[in-house]
Amino acid sequence: MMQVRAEEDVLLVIDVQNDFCPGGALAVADGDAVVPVINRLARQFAHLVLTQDWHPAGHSSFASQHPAAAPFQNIAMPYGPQTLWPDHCVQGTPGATFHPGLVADRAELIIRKGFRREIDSYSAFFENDLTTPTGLAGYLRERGLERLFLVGLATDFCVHYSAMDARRLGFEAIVVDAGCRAIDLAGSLAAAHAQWAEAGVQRIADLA
Ligand code: VGL
Ligand code: ZN
Repeated sequence: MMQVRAEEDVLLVIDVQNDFCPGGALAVADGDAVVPVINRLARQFAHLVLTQDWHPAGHSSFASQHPAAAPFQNIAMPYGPQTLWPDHCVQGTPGATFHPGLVADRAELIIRKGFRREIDSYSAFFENDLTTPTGLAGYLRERGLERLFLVGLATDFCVHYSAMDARRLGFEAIVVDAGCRAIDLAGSLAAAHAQWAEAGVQRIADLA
């Protein structure tokens, strides 16, 4: 069983926002089921960091900005391939706020991402050009936080990209399955699991 270490472990809670929960603009099936799990896990950690998908209206990842395209289609952007999404997590809207059941008061940092109109950001560490940093790596290093437990939405997008970048940056990364739900577009969940195995992202069912 994995023991949480108060000094160097952090629970990284990815995008537990209304738009990713049932009834939201980009609802993940059963997405709100992560909330009680994450609240329970959070009590075991001394350090809690949240991310918040935070797009300006008219963000370039929105299918509505590409008249010839439809949501969930892939297109080529100047920085690389990009999936197009329904409009979601628009800054200041109810859909962009955290799920009301999420106990977030003890969060020490909230990283907002995807706030530049012309580029998306799945990862908590880098935008989708894979090079523009959010600042999270520096924050974690300065605070001596070396091991990340990841939970949230969606497993195969923002949790996945965050975990992969964490490994690339030399952090330990452990995804806690019970606290995640996936979108699963065209095999994206299985592809994520395969990449985790290659990159040394650990995967555990739960933290009892
Ligand atoms: C996410 C698609 C678009 C996520 C965010 O949080 O996984 N997915 N924006
Ligand atoms: Zn988004």
